Amino acid sequence: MNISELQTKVASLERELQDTRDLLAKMICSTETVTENLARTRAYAFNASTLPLGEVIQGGVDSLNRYGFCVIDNVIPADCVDAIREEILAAQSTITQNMKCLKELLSEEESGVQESLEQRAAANNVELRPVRRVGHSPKPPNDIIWMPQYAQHLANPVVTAVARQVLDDHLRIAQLHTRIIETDKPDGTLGGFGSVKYRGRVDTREWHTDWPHDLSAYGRDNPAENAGCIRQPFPDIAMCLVMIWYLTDVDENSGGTWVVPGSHKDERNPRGPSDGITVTAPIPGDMQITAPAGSVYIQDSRSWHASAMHNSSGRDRVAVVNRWCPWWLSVDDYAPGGIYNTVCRPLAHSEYLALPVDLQPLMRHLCPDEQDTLQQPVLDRAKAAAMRTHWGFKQLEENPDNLAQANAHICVLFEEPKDTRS
Ligand SMILES: O=C(O)CCC(=O)C(=O)O
Ligand SMILES: [Fe+2]
Repeated sequence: MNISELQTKVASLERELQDTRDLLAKMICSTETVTENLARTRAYAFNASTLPLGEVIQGGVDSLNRYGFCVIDNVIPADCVDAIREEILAAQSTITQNMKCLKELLSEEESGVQESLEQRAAANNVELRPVRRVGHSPKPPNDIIWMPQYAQHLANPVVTAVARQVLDDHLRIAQLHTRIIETDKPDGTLGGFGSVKYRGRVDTREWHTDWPHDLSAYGRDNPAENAGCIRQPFPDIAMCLVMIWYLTDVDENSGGTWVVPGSHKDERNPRGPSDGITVTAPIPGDMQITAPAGSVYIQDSRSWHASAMHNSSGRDRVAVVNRWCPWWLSVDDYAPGGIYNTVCRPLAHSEYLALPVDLQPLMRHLCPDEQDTLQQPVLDRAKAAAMRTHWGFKQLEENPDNLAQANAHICVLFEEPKDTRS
């Protein structure tokens, strides 16, 4: 076959592949059996307390690639879960109270107070911390300072190994916050996520994807609060892993996260202005995660997902959310007024030093007193590349006449413009 015939064959195979994918997607959507099986078998879940670690890690990574998410069961040992859940609930009230007082201080600024925000915060026991970027406002501290028991588990070796395989070797935890989904109250207030007026229905959703794939970017068109969002269609690369640490059992009635398997690879987005999706309606093939307390749901930030807007279990769902990203993703640069968002909430030096040693590298970027240099595996890669470069120049010095053919085995494919194909 000549080049032109091969190009024609590639084009026709590509068309056939796309047609087959479309057909498959239609069949999956119309029967929904694939999702039903996945929800029933929990093929996305791997038990950290019973399976060999390598199997859990590889299973988690494969599931993230295939479905856009996985669950690592029993990361927090069962005998620690109750105490950590109580710690998270206590932290939640401290954080809410701190934020309420901070809002009051900020509203005083409109009436022209003289002292700085930092001075008034100190006088009123409001916790604020300087951020790394000079000239940007201080922020409330990272929630982790109120969760010392939970912090002992956050850098769990299985969880970090999964994240390293998917993202890169140098990781940063860019956001961390609690996520409580209340249950129905005796006074008739319905449980579920979000505004009380929207809660309670099993057939309601609040579909979205997460930063840096959150299309409304926290701040919409407000330049002081927009944290940035990747342009659609999203490049096919995982840029952020969202981890939801469940401290209560979750299922269809108790706040299991909604997700559409495979949606991380779909070019449309629930909030996409031209994508024809209704964010509040079910999507064919959607499902809820089920997991025992102590498990971690990990998803690609591109996955279409939603907090449950109903929780009739009689128990509040308690969880901590964190967003992990590779060193190369820009964090905290673009929302100088975003004092309420959870992006890169800072740590004082003493708070950073009090973190477990294996957690410190993941949060070092949050402490302005620490130099956040690249971690060893990234340095090792650079060293290997520099040595390979050096070797090439050595060939030039020692065997210059061999170079003409030295790369003859390297063939780079490129696409001809479509109109030159026959
Ligand atoms: O509450 C959940 O299950 C989902 C949380 C979520 O979507 C988020 O924090 O981005
Ligand atoms: Fe989310």
